[in-house]
Amino acid sequence: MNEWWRDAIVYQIYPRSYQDDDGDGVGDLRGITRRLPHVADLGADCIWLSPIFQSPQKDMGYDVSDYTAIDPLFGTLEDFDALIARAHDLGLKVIVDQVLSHTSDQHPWFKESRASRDNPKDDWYVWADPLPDGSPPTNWHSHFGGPAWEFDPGRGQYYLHNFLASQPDLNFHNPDVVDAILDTCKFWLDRGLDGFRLDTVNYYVHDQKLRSNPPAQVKPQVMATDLYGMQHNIYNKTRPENLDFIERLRALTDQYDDIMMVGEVGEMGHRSIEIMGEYTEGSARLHMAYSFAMLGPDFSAEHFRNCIEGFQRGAPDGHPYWSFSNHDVPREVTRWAEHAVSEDSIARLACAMLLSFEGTIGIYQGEELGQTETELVYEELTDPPALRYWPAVKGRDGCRTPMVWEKDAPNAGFSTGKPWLPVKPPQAAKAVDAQTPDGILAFFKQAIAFRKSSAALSHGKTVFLNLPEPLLAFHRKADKQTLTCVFNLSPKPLTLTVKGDGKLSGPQNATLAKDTLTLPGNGFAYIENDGTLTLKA
Ligand code: TEU
Repeated sequence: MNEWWRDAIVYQIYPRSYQDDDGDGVGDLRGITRRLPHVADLGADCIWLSPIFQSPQKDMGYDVSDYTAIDPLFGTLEDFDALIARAHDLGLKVIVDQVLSHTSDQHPWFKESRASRDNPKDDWYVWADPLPDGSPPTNWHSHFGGPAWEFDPGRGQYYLHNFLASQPDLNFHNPDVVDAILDTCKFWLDRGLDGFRLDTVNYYVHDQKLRSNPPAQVKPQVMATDLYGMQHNIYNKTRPENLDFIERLRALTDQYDDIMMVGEVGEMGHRSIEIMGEYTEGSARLHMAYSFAMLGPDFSAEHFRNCIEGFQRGAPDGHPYWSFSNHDVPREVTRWAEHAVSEDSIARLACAMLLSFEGTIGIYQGEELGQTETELVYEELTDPPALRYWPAVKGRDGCRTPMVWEKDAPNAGFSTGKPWLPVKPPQAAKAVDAQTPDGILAFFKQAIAFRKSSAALSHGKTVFLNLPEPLLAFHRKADKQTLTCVFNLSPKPLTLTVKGDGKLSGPQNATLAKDTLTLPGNGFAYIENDGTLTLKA
């Protein structure tokens, strides 16, 4: 068994926005294949493709209407096979997004299920009668706002949708549904891909007794309405039986060589770290998981320490996947701007921090360019929650605008047509061909190469040092190497006293003279030492 994923760098590609080859304004598989050398050059080991399956694209592919067909928008099965072959030639693994918790309302399964109360698929989705007063069966909220139930006049019943009404939830209590889903996964495994990113991995199973969620008053959500955060979502997701399905899926993937599954735990805060642990502990569940804990606004040293230590405590044998950015949240250079000296300095700090964490590392396309969130006006938006709740909800389009390749080419080289989301000057300015030899892209390559060359960074254990905010510091310890990693999370310069012998190593922007370490605002340092080095603020 080759556990290649353990110290991998995974690069997320958002196919709609990577490279458009046929000029229709939407990215495609051939475009991605053409750009794969960029990913290999960066030093990544694996690509994760956001959904490419047939879909009405109401939620940009996270609403699948045929699990075994490529959406014509992106190309054909042959294009997909060619992409895998090219990736493998370049030494890159390929995983695809599997959106199994819900389908599109255009999926033939749902069309059949909604047609009557007594058809072979009548129980494939979560149907329930209205309460006597006609209201929905529970108080559950949709993550995209409003009730999680939609009334269907044909059946005279409600169906469950944790996201859009056009994304009905499958009924995982029905064994036929589970078998059908496993079959679709088998289809792709037989085609030679290397694994799955599992969308909303804790949402598969709902409470069969349909109990209402207790009310809560928690922090508003980052991307959608705060309505969702008004209740403890304990009956609509993260049910104990959810693990039964995950174990079935793992048993299937274990019949193939070297498959990896990374689950998206749809939850923020500390509870999300616990779930990551539960879902990855042992060898019968997921290989790894990520949550939204590090994808939010919190940029305190305490927060990062709590995430990493919390995971270690909860799942000593589990494996985390850490990332700062993806297609659902504002890009970190913008999200953490209040802590930055400059865009450049926060991009470097974030890169250095992320690549020093224990676990597998996820990078989102454009992050390697130090990309910022794109400012859009209402007329340019496409994301359903934004269209519905603007301006209270800005939505996710700002992190989904096209990848920028050539600064001065039309649409920065993304497309010869009109792109589905605009390319704006601040983003184009960071194009691949505009990167300088000592720019962010070069820095990412250097940081990735350094991580790979260092046993301590790629698989060493993490031991935190007790330093006050805004300092995050820990040792990474492998057999023969200790690397002490220090980060200044504030824009103000700081000086630390160093006890013990050590020397600076790898990318850094600090100075170590005698027993004093000087960090500029957003500064960072890796210090090689014998494991006894201490730091004092
Ligand atoms: O995201 C899931 C998601 O948005 C929620 O789980 C939420 O962010 C979380 O609960 C934070 O508390 C996935 C996809 O990444 C997203 O693009 C899709 O829109 C969504 O699922 C529906 O498929």
